[in-house]
Amino acid sequence: MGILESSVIKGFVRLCDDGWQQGWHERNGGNLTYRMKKEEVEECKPYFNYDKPWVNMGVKAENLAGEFFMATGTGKYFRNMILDPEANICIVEINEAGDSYRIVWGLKNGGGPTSEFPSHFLNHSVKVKETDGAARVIYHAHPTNIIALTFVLPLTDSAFSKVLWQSMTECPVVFPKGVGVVEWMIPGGAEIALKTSELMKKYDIVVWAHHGLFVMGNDFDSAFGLMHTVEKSAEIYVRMLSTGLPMLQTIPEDKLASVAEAYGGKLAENLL
Ligand code: 2HA
Ligand code: ZN
Repeated sequence: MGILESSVIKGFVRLCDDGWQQGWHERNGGNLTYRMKKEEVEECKPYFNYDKPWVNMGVKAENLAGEFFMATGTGKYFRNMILDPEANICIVEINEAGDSYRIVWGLKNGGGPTSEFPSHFLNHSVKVKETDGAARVIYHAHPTNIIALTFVLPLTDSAFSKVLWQSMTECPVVFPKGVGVVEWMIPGGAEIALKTSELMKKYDIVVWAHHGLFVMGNDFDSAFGLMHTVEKSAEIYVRMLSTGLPMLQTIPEDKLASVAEAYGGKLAENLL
């Protein structure tokens, strides 16, 4: 069996293709990283080589030392992932200091992991700590409707959480902690990485104004599902606004917490 037959690579590529099919990944938009399980690393190891140099990331996370991550390549198109995974994604190993990576598989025609890798890395570090190692996936996409809302809603955690919770009944159940919002910033830099990782201490979802969405999941299904749910709710709200008709009713604000509770969740009521 080749490495491309492993379920971890198939799962990674499937998420990329699903995101592309949804229209969230124009050109090289978006990026995905996955912290591999020990048994997945063992399965893929026969295909690794260790000739590539270590690359310092400019950020450091000791709790990720020695981990292996799968990552989309910088400048690569989600549209192409399914055609040739080995040219568009890579597996990187993190060094013992937790401040550098080296490519051990993939990107066969050259290149490096996503330009947002330092950002993903810091967020993995925060989430690994917070979830006791359960968190594995960080996914960034450019979904149309959530981006559209960043032009018309106040850029606050509370404004976005409330609108998204109220636009679709599932939302208080799926993301009871709400969503964080980062004002417009230059992508790929340390500033957006730090700001996002601060918010990720509280949330699993961060909106990047006029840019897109950043989510965390324990597995591919939950990360994709979170992106999909938030974007679906944003789409409903945008469509409702675009009818031009007055809103006659919505989900009552004082019932949002009970929806979450009915399914064992606790709504962040401070955001209401
Ligand atoms: O990978 O989406 O934010 C391209 C981007 C940068
Ligand atoms: Zn982006």
